[in-house]
Amino acid sequence: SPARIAHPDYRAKLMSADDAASLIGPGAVVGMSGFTGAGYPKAVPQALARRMEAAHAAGNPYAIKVWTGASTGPELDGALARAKGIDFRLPYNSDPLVREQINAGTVQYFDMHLSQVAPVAWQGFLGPLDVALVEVSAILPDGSVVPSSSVGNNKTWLDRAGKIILEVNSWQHEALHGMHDIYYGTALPPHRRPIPLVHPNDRIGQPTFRIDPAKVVAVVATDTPDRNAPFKAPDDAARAIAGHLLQFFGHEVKMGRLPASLLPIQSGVGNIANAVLNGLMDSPFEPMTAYTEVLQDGMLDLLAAGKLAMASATAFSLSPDAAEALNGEMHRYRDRIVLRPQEISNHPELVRRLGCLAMNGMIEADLYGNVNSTHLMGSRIQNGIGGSGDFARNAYISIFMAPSLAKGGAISTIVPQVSHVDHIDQDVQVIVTDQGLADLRGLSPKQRAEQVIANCVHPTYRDQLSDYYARALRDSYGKHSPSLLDEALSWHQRFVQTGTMRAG
Ligand code: 0RQ
Repeated sequence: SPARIAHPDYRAKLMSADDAASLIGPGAVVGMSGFTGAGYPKAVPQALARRMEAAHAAGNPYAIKVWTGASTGPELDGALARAKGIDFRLPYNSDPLVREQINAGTVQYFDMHLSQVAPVAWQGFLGPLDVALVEVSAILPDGSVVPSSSVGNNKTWLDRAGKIILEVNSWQHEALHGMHDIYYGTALPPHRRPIPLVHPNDRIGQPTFRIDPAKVVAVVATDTPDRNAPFKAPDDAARAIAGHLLQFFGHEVKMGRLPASLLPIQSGVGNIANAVLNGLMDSPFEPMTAYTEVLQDGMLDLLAAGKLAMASATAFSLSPDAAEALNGEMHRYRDRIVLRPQEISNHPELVRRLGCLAMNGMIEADLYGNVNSTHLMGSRIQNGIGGSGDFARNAYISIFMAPSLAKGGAISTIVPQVSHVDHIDQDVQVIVTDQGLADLRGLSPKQRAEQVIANCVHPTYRDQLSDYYARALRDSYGKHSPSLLDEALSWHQRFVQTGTMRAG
């Protein structure tokens, strides 16, 4: 409602979504808000999609380049993709239709480390940004702007864009004000300084965005919920993975390698990651902290139960039920949640300093602990690398997890060689499947392979993998990371040709 737009200059720019969309022309580069289905603009992208469809019906081209924080919702990526209105996308996508268009070869997709988007934009490699289209939760009487349920790259888009369109969403809770920490201290080399954050709870910036009002060309009022997808209830495999991981943490505490309250946890996207958070509910570790990218349902439960003292992230990633529940109790949580720009939530300097325990999902891992987080059969993108690389390389312990089987057993997620590498073996310390956990720290490639075969691969693929490894040990060109070049990807090729990785 206009009540959320408390500054007269901004109120004077109030207009319909259709009018605002007419300010985004064909070929425009648009930096939009949105991170894992939270805080994305909901009205203007749909109005823009209608304009694109009308233009296409009249035989005129109309597509734009879309930059975001990460994934968004059906009203943004879904609507623009249906209108065939995206010709370039960065840095992360999980919308099924956009995924289809990327894999069909019609949309160009630049899949990036999420911490690097803002610095790379400042470095100028992405070219100019025409428009920032950003959802916010309020414009205050002094003209300062309160962020929404995600921060993402919004600070950078607002600073760099030639013009700004704001969607002021009154569905977003007013008590979000004060939860954000917008750090304005980043710079380009040679002027970079240490980022003064030493605890996940530290606030080093300000609660609102600074905006040049002269750049604001439109303000649109909305009142629509964020649309995050609900999580699948943890299945047996997810619960088994959580169990192995909790046992590992317990052992590390006992050995004196981790404090009893652990170190700041980072938990990735997806159903498995959420299941692990559920598992932490019944663990002895407390009070934990989280320095992570997204705050999922499981993390909210940990906060509510007091197991988690506080959480730092760049966005919420809540199921619709959890989002409503949070909105009902925002005052209870707001001092214990900090939302930051993604270049800070995922900053390698900070992940290394804090010693995060990084827990991310994967598509597949190989004998030596290389991990593929992004591509099916080496070529079809699933989502993107997201923040997994930001955290994995710099974590105190870098953990990757997946069920040992996919597609009803036609696929083994433990393979002779990954079909695409996102995380090299040096960045992967622990691999967990429902079968067990392989602690690869301090091991050579051959020692790693033994652990992975013994603990991670599903029994239906164990003999097949052992057989490959034994022959590789015997026949490989080198015996450091034994590999049979003509066979290393044969499991994938067999799946593509026959629908299963199973031999014989
Ligand atoms: O496909 O839905 O069609 O059946 O991939 O797999 O098992 O539901 O797993 O939801 O945990 O996602 C890696 C994709 C895992 C996610 C990935 C198929 C499987 C299913 C999903 P269907 P699951 P999850 C940053 C964290 C990269 C970004 C990241 C991801 C679908 O974790 O996107 O880490 N990670 N961000 O059937 C073929 C295989 C497969 C396979 C799974 N080997 N081959 N298909 N699938 N394995 C940091 C943060 O803090 C957020």
